Amino acid sequence: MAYKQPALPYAENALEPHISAKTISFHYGKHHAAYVNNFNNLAAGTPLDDLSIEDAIAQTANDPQKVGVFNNAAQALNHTFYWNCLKPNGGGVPTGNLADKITADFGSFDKFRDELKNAAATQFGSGWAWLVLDNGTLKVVKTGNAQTPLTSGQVPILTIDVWEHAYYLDYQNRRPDYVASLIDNLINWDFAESNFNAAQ
Ligand code: MN3
Repeated sequence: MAYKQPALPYAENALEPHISAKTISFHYGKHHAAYVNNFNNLAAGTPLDDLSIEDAIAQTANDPQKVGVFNNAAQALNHTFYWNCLKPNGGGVPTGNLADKITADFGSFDKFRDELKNAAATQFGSGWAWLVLDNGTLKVVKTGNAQTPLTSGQVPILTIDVWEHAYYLDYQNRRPDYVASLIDNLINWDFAESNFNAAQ
């Protein structure tokens, strides 16, 4: 059963001025769509076709024969997750259970914010920065290319796409500016909190 690219949860121009409609148009309409199509084409007619995309990712991770299908499946799911991590008029600080846990595990929201910014800025080349729940502890991690914390047994709470296609039209080489703008203006803390609560 083919994986269907979920609809973007907001209009393409909804994240302006922080992320332009042009960036979203290419990122969602071309990059993400291509990962979904490539995954479906590679899975078609194989046993992977009968699995959820999460199970397809788990089954192909670390298999040198399945690198292509893994990369496209993981990128398809990573992007769906990323869109939901953003919203117009987002950012600010979280509230509720997740806020308390961030303070407990990082010391303060500002320390968490610095760690997330640093991870996003220092991921060498293409990849992702994440807030994850790892054995009951919140951690900031980064992954290269299509890699996802799911294959390390970690629960993703939040992610930032740091592939150049996510920011180059708007910020050129200034990845730290994109990251800071995203954290302060676009993070959907309601979505992050729902991920955290579901993992309890
Ligand atoms: Mn991307």
